[in-house]
Amino acid sequence: MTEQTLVLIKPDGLARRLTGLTIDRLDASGLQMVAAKMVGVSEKLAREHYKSLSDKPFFENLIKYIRGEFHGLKDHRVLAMVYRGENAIKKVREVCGATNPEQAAAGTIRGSFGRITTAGQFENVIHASSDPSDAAREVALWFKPEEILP
Ligand code: IDP
Ligand code: MG
Repeated sequence: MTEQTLVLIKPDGLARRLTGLTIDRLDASGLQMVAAKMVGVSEKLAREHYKSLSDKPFFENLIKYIRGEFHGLKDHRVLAMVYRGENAIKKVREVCGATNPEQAAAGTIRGSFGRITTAGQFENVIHASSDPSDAAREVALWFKPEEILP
């Protein structure tokens, strides 16, 4: 089934100059990039994006992380993209690897580039939608319909 999925290169990915390497891994998946833009992540957008995690102990740090507050990105930037293709949601998740960078398989984006800081923060470089309902919600949250190629 043809699917769309939201990908974000998180502030650690941008700050550590991993943008090109990350997109290269996604390119190799054979999926098509159909939208891309730099976004200044407002507090409201961050909280809406991660609202299903609002009861987690790491939630407030996660909001700081996605807004670039740990990486000196004063404009709160991330790179937001939409990928489309056959089984795009699962394929991108596989390229990303596990949430915890220490558990992410070698050769995945998170396995290659992610880390856990001494403060315990997961820095896993990339966000990717986890299932069809998340993907639909997240693509609509980050992009206007006219920003996505038909
Ligand atoms: P995902 O990004 O692989 O979909 P989620 O469970 O949706 O993982 O969590 C969203 C983000 O929250 C993760 O990518 C990571 O940045 C952060 N996170 C998840 N679990 C933990 C944790 O146990 N400690 C610290 N940060 C976490
Ligand atoms: Mg998730």
